[in-house]
Amino acid sequence: MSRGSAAEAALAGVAAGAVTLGMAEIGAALLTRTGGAGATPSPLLAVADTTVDYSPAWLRDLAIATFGTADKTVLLVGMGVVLAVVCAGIGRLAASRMTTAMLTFVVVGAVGTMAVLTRPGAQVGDVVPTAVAVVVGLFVMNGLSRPRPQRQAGVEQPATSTDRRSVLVWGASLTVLGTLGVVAGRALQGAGQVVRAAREMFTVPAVAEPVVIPAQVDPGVEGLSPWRTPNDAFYRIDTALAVPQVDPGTWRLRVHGLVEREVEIDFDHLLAQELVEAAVTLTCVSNPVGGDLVGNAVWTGWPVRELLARAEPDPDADMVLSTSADGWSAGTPLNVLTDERNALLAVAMNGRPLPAQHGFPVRLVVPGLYGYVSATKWVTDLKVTRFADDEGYWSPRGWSERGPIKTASRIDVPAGERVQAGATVIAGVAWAQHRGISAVEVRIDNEPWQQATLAAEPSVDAWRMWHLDWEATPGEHVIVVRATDGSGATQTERAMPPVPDGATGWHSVQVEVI
Ligand SMILES: Nc1nc2c(c(=O)[nH]1)N[C@H]1C(S)=C(S)[C@@H](COP(=O)(O)O)O[C@H]1N2
Ligand SMILES: [Mo]
Repeated sequence: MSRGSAAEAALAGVAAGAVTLGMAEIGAALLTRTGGAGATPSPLLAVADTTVDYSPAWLRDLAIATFGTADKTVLLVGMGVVLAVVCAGIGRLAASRMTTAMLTFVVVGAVGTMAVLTRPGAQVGDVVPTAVAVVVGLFVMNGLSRPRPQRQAGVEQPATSTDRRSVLVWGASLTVLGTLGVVAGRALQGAGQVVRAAREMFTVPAVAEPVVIPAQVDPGVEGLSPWRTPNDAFYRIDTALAVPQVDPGTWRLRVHGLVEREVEIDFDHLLAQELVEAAVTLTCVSNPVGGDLVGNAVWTGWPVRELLARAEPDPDADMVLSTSADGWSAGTPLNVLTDERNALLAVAMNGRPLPAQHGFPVRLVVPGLYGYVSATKWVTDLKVTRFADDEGYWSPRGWSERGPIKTASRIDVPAGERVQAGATVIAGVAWAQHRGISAVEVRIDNEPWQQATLAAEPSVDAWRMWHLDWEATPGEHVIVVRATDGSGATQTERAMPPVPDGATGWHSVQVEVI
């Protein structure tokens, strides 16, 4: 069987290595955690860091003296050259001993994987990009090293020049692709580091009237959602594959369209305004009845109405199309952004800088509207326009152009299917942002509706906790909940799916009391 010339064999190894590294680095960029210790899932960086850690002081000093701040780049490039030579060698080996070559390739991959795993703060999942990439690399090497032998009447023919050319073309293309992957992955990760540093430097400005949360917001029932959802437990919904990395140093927000004058602000300007705090519960239109795509936080930000007032919208405008750094958009009724409610350009969530995945450095938070028509994260552009002329991202994709949040209630406790007989408690949350919750009723089996006890409601824009004591008797029971909003309207029983403008129906749970 012909395996082509030595150069071809070497190229197969190099292509396999390049594809592996490219995939691993892009995977690492997608996986890069945005908070915390900042351990890196990048095998290239992990090996470089480990090398630096274990190299003698004189070598480190020499490197810094010789290359200055470029020392890390030199190290990375040097590692790339060494890897290319090693992979070329593995490719040559593959021509005669495929199994040994593949094992060697795996060993090299394992070195990268080990380096990733042993970095401070590493998590087991960090090895996934590298491990997957090594497997793909093995396939590439195997494919390129064995141009399919042509069989004629059971006799293997030497590879033709067509095979050889296609090996060269494939090898070269994959090498280029892999290298581009490494460059792109590194660039993405670099942007992430800049933003992470900026986020850590940012101190949330104090506000004149901080939100005061009375203890009575929370009835303290075990298993009931906390009134304030912790940032790291907050649901996340967006179309972004990798979390957009927006540097507050270069962030700008432009207001334009049907306005008297265009306005553009930067991050420092935004922070210099009189910021306010507001408790607002966000809800996703996709949340099914009883679902958890809902969370409550105290947001710090600048009322967007004040920015819009500077631009002076035209009287015939009725919508603001907000667009994010990654091109997503939401169409929000203009009047909702200019009335007295706390529609904010938020910079902080529960007293912390916005987490990157929740829109750092600036996002919109609008009480009363589903996220898809209002809550633009990484917002950079506000176009004052008309519903007749523009549409947000989801509207042409089957979702309604308007998205006011529907009154909803959810049973959190009991969550399991089995409950001990005797005195117990039923508890949950209810929300009707900007209208408030005036009553929650619970029905057990076919008994009459009972009024649940409502916890304190410091803001009509936030959800409200409720609970009801229950003497549970043995047997199967069905518990149903329904809420009435501040306007006196009770949730409809009619069960409708989330599409096109939010689910309706009563949440119920079935429990077995033993
Ligand atoms: N840039 C951007 N912003 C976005 C989205 C998005 O896809 N891209 N999704 C929206 C939707 S559908 C919801 S429900 C909320 C969710 O916000 P969260 O991820 O902070 O909970 O963000 C909104 N803002
Ligand atoms: Mo959503």
